[in-house]
Amino acid sequence: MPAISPFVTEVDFASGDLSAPDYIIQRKLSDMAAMYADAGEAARILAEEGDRLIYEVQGMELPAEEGQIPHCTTRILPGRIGDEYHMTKGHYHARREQGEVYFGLSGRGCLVMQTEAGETSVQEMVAGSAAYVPPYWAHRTVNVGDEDFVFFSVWEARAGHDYGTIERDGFRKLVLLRDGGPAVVDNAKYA
Ligand code: S6P
Ligand code: ZN
Repeated sequence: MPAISPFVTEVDFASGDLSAPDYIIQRKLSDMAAMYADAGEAARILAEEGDRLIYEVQGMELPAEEGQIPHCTTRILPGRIGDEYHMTKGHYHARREQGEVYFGLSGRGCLVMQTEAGETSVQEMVAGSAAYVPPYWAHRTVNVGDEDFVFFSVWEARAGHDYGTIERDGFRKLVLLRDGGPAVVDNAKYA
């Protein structure tokens, strides 16, 4: 017997707020300071300016079983740590063969992706962009604008999240402020 009844969630495109989220996750600089290229600047901000909210996720919880389709919004606040734009932690799916779809709701961002075989892809996203993260591609989003960057994500319930690989190795590509705008550069520290 199906355990889940149909439901509708209202989504505010500007804020990413859901009408009745099952969960809200907030990621602050202190949760991910080591992920930024300029670790010294991250430490200075924490010591002198205090912690800051980098992004917030609001989602609908569904059982981690075949056929369930969890979905959520992500709002990344504008800003930088040194030259590096605010971003999500990023992850591979624990089950690498599971892909995902992102849909841009407001603001301007980049979707940074890579495979363990060494391929990389950085795609621009704006309101209305439907971005496909294929199976086997790690994914991180970056706010390269002056306003919140908000998008909607849809994935398969058994995908799971592998954060450890990215925490250990990082991404091959970084999105940094160069000449007044965002530029994709090689990560010299990539493990
Ligand atoms: C889930 C999907 C997104 C992210 C969210 C936050 O598979 O890719 O909903 O969870 O954008 O990013 P992260 O890297 O902290 O999970
Ligand atoms: Zn994902």
